[in-house]
Amino acid sequence: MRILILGGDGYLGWPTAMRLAARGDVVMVVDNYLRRTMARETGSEPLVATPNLEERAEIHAAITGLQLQVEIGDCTDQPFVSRVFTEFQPDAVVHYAEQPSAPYSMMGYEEARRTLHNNIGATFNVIWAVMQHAPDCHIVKLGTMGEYGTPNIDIEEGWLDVEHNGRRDRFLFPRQGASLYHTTKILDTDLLWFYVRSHGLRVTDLMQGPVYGLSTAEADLDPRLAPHFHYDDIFGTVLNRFLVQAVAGVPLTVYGSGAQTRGFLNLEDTLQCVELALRHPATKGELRIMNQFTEQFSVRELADRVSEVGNRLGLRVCVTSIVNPRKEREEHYFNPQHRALLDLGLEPHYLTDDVMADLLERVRRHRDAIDVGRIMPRVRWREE
Ligand code: USQ
Repeated sequence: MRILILGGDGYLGWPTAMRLAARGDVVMVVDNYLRRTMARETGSEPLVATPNLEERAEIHAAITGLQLQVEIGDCTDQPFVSRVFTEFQPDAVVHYAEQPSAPYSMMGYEEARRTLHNNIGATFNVIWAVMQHAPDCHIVKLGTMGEYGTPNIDIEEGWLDVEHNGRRDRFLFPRQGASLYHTTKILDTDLLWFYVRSHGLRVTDLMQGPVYGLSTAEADLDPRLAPHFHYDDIFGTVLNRFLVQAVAGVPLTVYGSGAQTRGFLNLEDTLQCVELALRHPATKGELRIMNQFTEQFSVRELADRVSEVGNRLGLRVCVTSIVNPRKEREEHYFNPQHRALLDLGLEPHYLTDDVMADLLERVRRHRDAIDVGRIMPRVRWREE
C-alpha cells in the first residue's frame, strides 16, 4: 500500500513508519517538528536526543535498504497538504499530526490556542485533501480513550444505542474530555463523522489509551532509530515517567489517590493495531471506531508494579502521592469494551514482570541523562 504518515517524527509516527516500510509498503512521512519545538520551549526534551526526521530516514535507509520519503511541512497549511496528497496519491493516511499533550493544552491561552488550531486545522485539511485528491483513501485517525472520559456506565466502542420515549437510534457514545487536548479529539471525531455522512469518506478512529515502551523490532536495530522517550510532566505518559523516576531514585509521582484507571498498551501493540486497521479498511461511508488498549490499571497499581519489579532489580523505588495537578475523577467506574481489534487479530504484549524489568533495564542504560528537574508537575488545571 502507499501509506502517508502525518506526524511521522513522533513517539508513535516514527516507529509506525519503520514497521510499515519493513512490511513492504511505500511510506511517506510528514512532520513540521511541532512537538520538538514545544518540547524545547517548555524545557521538556526527551531522555535521549534523536536525529531529525531527514537524518533518521537516511540512517534507516543505510541500515535496512528501505527508503522512507520525507516531507517537512505543516498540516494546517492547506496548499502543502494538497500538494502532498496530489503527488503521493495515498491508499491510506495515518493521522498522528496532533499536539498530543493534555498538560500542554492546559498551560495558558497561547498553548490552548495552538492545540485547537493545530489539531482541528490539521484534521480539517486532511479531510479536504482526501475529498479533493484521493477520495478512496482510508483515513486512520488516532483518537483517545479520553474522549469518553470516565462515565458511570460501560464504555462501548464508539457508538451507543439509545432508547428514548419508546424509540431507538444509534449515536456517537457520549463524550466528555478532561482537558482541552482531549476535547480537540472529540471535535475531530465530530468533523470526521460529518464528512463521512456527507461525502462517504472511509474512516477508522482509534480510541487509544496511554502508551508505554521504548522498543520495537525496527527501533532496536540501531540506537539512532529509537523513538522519542519523554519522561517530563508535559509530554511523558504515566508509565514512562514512573520507569524513569524508579531509575533516578525519585519517589513515583502518583497524582492524588491514584485510583484513576486507564486502558494501557505497549508501543508494539500500537503498531499492530494501526497495521490491522490499515489491512482491514473501513468501507466507504463508514466511521469505524475501535478502542485501542490491551489491559487496564489504576495509576496506583502501576506504581506498585514498577516499585515491586524495580526493587527486585536492586533499584530503591518508593511511591508517593502528590496533590493532583489535574481536575479529573480519581474514584470512578471504568469498564470499556475493547473487542474489535482483538477480533481483527491483535495479539497483545501484556505488561508482565519480565516486560517491566526489560523496560527498566533499557531506561537504566540512560540513567546519567535523566534530568530530575523535569519530573514534578508544572501545569495545574486551575489555580487553587
Ligand atoms: N498521572 C499520575 N502521575 C504522573 C502522570 C500522570 O498519576 O506522574 C495520572 C494522570 O493524572 C492521569 C493518568 O495518570 O490520570 C494518565 O496520565 P497520562 O499523562 O499518562 O495520560 P494523558 O494525559 O491522559 O494522555 C496520554 C497521552 C495522550 C493520549 C492519552 C490516552 O499523552 O496523547 O491520548 O494518554 S487517555 O489517557 O486514555 O486519554
